[in-house]
Amino acid sequence: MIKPDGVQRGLVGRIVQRIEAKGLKIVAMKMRTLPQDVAREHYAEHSQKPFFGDLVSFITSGPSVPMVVEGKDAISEMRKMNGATNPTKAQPGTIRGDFGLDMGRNVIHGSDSPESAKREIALHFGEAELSSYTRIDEAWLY
Ligand code: RTP
Ligand code: MG
Repeated sequence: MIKPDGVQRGLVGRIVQRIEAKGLKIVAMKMRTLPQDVAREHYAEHSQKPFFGDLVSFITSGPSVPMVVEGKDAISEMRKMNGATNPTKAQPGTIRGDFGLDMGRNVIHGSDSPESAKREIALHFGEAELSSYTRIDEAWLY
């Protein structure tokens, strides 16, 4: 999910381009300002952390772009492309490493396990919003 800073800085196209170029398949995508309850649920694992309030107010501060991404090792490959949580620690070539400087404004979120992906997809999309299609390059990717 591209966070509000990524949207407001006009980074959506460049991020989507990286995901597509990698060979991962975007099967759902929308623009949405997260309601408070969805944001709190999205980051439920951090509800006891001192930064939870700031995190929720930031993530609800403007539109985000949630996506569902499929492909080989999609979760770990997306997190690798996203880079370290703190953009000043993230390697160049990663989204956070190339586009960010601040921990709280780190451009993109990625699910961290199949369980959290499943939970987060259900938070942002209905079944009917997930598309099924074949990428023209699938035979060459795999
Ligand atoms: P995300 O969930 O957003 O993909 O990021 P992540 O897995 O790399 O990091 P996570 O530990 O899940 O933290 C969620 C988001 O909370 C903010 N954060 N702030 N001030 C702090 O110490 C702190 N720690 C985390 C970051 O914006 C992080 O992306
Ligand atoms: Mg996380």
